[in-house]
Amino acid sequence: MAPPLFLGFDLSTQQLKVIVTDANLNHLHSYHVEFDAAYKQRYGIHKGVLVDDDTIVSPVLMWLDAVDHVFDQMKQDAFPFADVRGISGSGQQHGSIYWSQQAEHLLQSLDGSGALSDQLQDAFTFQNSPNWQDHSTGSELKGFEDTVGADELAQISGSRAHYRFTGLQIRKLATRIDPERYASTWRISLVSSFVASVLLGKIAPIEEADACGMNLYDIQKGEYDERLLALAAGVHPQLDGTDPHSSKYRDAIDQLRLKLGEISPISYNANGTVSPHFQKKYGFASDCKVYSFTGDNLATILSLPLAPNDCLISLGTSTTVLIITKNYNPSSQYHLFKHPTMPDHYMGMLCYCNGSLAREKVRDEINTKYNIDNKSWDKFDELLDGSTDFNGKLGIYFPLGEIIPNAAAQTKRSMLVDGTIEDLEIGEKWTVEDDVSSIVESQTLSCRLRSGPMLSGSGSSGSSTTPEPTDEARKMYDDLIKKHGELSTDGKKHTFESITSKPNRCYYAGGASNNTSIIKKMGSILAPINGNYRVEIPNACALGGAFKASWSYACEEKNEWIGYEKYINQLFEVNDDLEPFEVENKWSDYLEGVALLARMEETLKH
Ligand code: XUL
Repeated sequence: MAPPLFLGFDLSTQQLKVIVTDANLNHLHSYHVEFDAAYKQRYGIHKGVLVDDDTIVSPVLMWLDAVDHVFDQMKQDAFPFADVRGISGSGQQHGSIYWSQQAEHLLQSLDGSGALSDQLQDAFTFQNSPNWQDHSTGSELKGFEDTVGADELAQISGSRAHYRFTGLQIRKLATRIDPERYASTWRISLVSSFVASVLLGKIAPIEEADACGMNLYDIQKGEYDERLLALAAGVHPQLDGTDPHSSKYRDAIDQLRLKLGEISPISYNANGTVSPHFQKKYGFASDCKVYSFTGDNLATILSLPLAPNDCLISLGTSTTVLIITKNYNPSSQYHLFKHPTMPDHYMGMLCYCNGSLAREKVRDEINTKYNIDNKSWDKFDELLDGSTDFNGKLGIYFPLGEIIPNAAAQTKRSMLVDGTIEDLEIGEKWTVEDDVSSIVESQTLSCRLRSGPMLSGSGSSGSSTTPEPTDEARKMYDDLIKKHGELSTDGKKHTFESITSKPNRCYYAGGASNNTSIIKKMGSILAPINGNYRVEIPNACALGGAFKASWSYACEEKNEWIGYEKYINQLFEVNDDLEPFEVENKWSDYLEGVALLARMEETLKH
């Protein structure tokens, strides 16, 4: 028998990608279709989406064309479909697909011929899927937060209300856009479970980790929250005036439960086998498994050997930090999802608006002062390399309004003088050069402050990485609190643990991770216990999907749970994609910076 192959899909905003791996996690091939290149004319999209003011959606039939397209590409390439043992993958998070009553029959009747978009054209009640960039649910957001409250929502569902979250998008369709079409909808899928459904020829259950992006799922109870279902279905007693004892209320909630279906808990079990349509058309084996698909950020963490307390920091236009944690410690300022392959773990996600653009603004000002070519990082890097310890000065640079902390666009520069904070402008006490270290420091310290509550205590759960607190750490913490008082971030009090816990390892990805000066500074402040690594992960979501498929297959073969961390660590080769780098540990020097940032944030404009 030929060695087994695995496919990892990634249905993102602008393309569909499929990666082929073997059982040793080798990346063998990839295939993809760019939506704008292939479908601009047919679907009228730009950058993969249709934009109408603040409504941003993607055509569902286009995604079906894309599935045909990549499989046809593979066929032309004489791809050995029969050797594929398992398929998994990821989809952009939060998006929802609305199946019609005919969908069940149409999915079952796919017969190995014709385009999917022709055969399934009547399978949807809404032709478009809300995209994660959509901002059209302002009134729904207000409704969710006014009735439940941001902190309580975060406590239940892992996140406060966000425009893009599925529950709000459902409420918009069910109450404002087309209640009848909503009522006639048979099932609702997330983008991840939609792709799995197409491959299975039947509706795949929503996967539990991706379900955490809906504002509907009670993560700790492992079930839908009835209050949140009532909001999404438009029958909330307070907001919609529906009597909670009426049949209207009960029916609407029961109907939405049926539309969403069961959530499949984190597991390695297959959802089923690839449907006869794909077997006939491309030659897949009849026992080729389809494993649950997950969200794209969730698949990203599966592409690397990430252990509890590891942080993956993606330095793009925005900064995104993904953290593996055993703690369910939600906050209205970040997101918590269940980990897609480690059942008693979570993935924390911090999304900052002000990343590269804010740093580039400072770089430009420096270059103007020194009369240097505008795009050069040389002077910025030289100044950053020359700054070592925390010097009592810190700036907050938000050219755009910020999510974490929730604040208006602004710049603030402050200095600690004998425990009191003095606000400064550029002048005698603060030069443009100070902005260089200051912006990298404050961006990193914000991440250190927010990751603390997720990291604290994780080490006691069997991970060997978090050492017992030392007397020295206790003393440093006590001194800090004596000087600054109790510290809070995002309305929550910090503890000894949240201030002193360190990450296990930090991985840096994305455009700015190529700047060694920036990541060295970040590494020196975050001071992970087991090192800093630069990583290149251009295919992370699809690769994570393929790894999920091969891990699931290995577990099924053995009929036992193989720890994902163990599985991936055995097979993952530290190669050019994973580049360790050394930093000087400045963790204690920046403890004072942690306090200054927490105090400065309390005075930001909203
Ligand atoms: C995450 C989010 C985006 C999409 C991108 O909450 O909205 O990262 O998942 O596809």
